Amino acid sequence: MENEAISLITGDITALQVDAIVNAANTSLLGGGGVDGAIHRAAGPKLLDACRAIGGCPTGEARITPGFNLPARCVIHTVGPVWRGGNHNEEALLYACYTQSLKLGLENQCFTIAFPNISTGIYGFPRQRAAEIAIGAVQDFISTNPARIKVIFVCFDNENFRIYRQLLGN
Ligand code: AR6
Repeated sequence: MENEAISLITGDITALQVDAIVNAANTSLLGGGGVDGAIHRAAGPKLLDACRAIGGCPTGEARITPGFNLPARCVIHTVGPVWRGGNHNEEALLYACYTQSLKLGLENQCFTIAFPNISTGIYGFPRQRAAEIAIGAVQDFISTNPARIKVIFVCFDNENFRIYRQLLGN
């Protein structure tokens, strides 16, 4: 499941000891369910304080905080689009989440970055299309960027894992 820069795993993103894990947040950055809830529980209450101080994040953008009690050094919070049928710029916004997260990570010396399957849970983005966009965005970023960056796609459900495995060619 690997080429040089991209790897694929299943499991809980909060357990990873990497430079940064990405959170699929909402525009308030004040926590929620899904992976966002799991990250806040594992990081502890200081994460909420740090997010509150940031004051929100528009869809398709990213913000960074420390990881606090997480094994990861940083959390990159990005806000995926809510799926509203596909004609509301959802694809471009999802692509931007990956690109902006990687850019912000590099600016903060994060070279190993783990992503959940943004927008494919509560926000309802179709999994197959979301995976194509995620992988495309990461490959585009890596191919235009000289830094030696490693991306880990962390799938929490079997269907996403199967889709990513097929797209990544193994
Ligand atoms: N580790 C890795 N992936 C996970 C974990 C985990 N611990 N828990 C869930 N996932 P979702 P969204 C997967 O719903 O669709 C929140 O309330 C999950 O299986 O977390 O972007 C926010 O505050 C799915 O594949 O995020 C927002 O309001 C993926 O993470 C809203 O949900 C994303 O599912 C964001 O919705």
